[in-house]
Amino acid sequence: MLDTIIAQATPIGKSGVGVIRMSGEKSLEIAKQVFLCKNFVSKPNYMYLGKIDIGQELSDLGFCVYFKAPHSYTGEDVIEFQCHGGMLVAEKIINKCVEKGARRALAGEFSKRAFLNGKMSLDQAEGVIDTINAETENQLKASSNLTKGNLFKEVNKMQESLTDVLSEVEVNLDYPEHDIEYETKENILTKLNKILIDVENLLITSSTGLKIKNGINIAIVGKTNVGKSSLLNALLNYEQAIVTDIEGTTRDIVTGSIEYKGFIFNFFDTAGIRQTKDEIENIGILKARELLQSSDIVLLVLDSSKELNNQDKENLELIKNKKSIVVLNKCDLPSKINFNGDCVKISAKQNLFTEELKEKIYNLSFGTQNIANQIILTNSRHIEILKEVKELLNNLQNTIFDVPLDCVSLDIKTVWEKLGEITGNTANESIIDKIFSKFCLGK
Ligand SMILES: Nc1nc2c(ncn2[C@@H]2O[C@H](COP(=O)(O)OP(=O)(O)OP(=O)(O)O)[C@@H](O)[C@H]2O)c(=O)[nH]1
Ligand SMILES: [Mg+2]
Repeated sequence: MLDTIIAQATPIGKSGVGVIRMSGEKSLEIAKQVFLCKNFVSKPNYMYLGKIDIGQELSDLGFCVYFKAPHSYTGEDVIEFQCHGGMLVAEKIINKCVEKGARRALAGEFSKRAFLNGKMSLDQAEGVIDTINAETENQLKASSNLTKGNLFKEVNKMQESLTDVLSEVEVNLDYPEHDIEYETKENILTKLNKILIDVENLLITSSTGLKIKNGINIAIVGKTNVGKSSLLNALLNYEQAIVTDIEGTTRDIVTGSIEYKGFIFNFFDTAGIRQTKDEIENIGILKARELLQSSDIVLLVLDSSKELNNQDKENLELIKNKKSIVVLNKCDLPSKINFNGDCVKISAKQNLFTEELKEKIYNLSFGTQNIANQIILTNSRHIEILKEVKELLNNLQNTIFDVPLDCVSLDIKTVWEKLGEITGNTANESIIDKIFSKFCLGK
């Protein structure tokens, strides 16, 4: 029997209301000793108003709800107190319950119990963490897809198909005549191929998924004084980077992020690229070159009030094989630039046309994708497992005609088990512990 755990579910600090959650067999018994309410008849799912004993003859007026197992978040008997928010009241109620036999919960312990009691799969639990951590609308959409069990259903469907294939193999193991074996293997191959396509279709979504989770990294590069730092500030709408008319002002990388249309865009302002003997500036330029290579998108800034010089031309060469946008800055000044390629004209200083630039960056990153109800893989654990599944299936397809059926059967079981690591039906204890340790206290 698991012991009874307790923790504050709301953040610790001053607030209107604080919620305390207690889960386990002794919850109701402890609540009856701590919650003083004449009518507290322990009817589940009803909210009772009463005094909560906080010790030293003090009490707090609050609510208590009883969720009877298995109809609760954890699947166990759960009590929730709503008390006044603040640093002390909740702590005193928790102390009182600990005195009566509860134990302070570890981070994620309620959700771990929910998983162990079959209330949610491992990927759904990961959706819960993502929902708590979501900062953009698309992160929320992706996490809600997980908590709704959409990935769980998809993985289950694949596992069911594998079970079908497996039963076909098992039947034919008893009839090892060559003809039947060949036919069986052909059949298996067709079915495995369908599963492989499903796996690949899921994996395709991971590039968008990781962008949803981590944002798009955009390097702002160009020669000195073209207005890179001014552009960063205009995009962020606050003065993050130092702007002066002295060439070589920026040396370190200056960063800032915005949310646009539900996605995070991380901007990196860099040192202006030029020939210089300044040691510190050269380190900055090296960093700029590295960032140019590693970022998802490059904004190459040119000064439209001047003619292109050799440095600009060199920089244009640098971005040739990158996803990039040429930005002609200082469009508030008379144009002298001799550049005819695709570009966006802006004035960073006067914040003109920066919205158009954002739209262009967005389109370059996502095109016209709509991710509303689609499963999008955002979790690198799921992505890694599916990549392994893909490899196992590929190997199986390549070797199927060279190995006996009993080996094929073993290989199919391995794929089945690998898939089960996503939903948790074959995940080992250390993976489970690692996942739940990422939760916050009281969840
Ligand atoms: N007229 C006008 N001036 C601008 C514009 N954008 C930047 N400037 C000016 O250009 C000068 C250089 O701007 P910065 O943003 O510091 O340029 P930078 O590319 O970051 O320069 P480094 O850090 O030295 O590489 C400053 O005097 C800015 O005020 C613009 O759109 N129009
Ligand atoms: Mg700068």
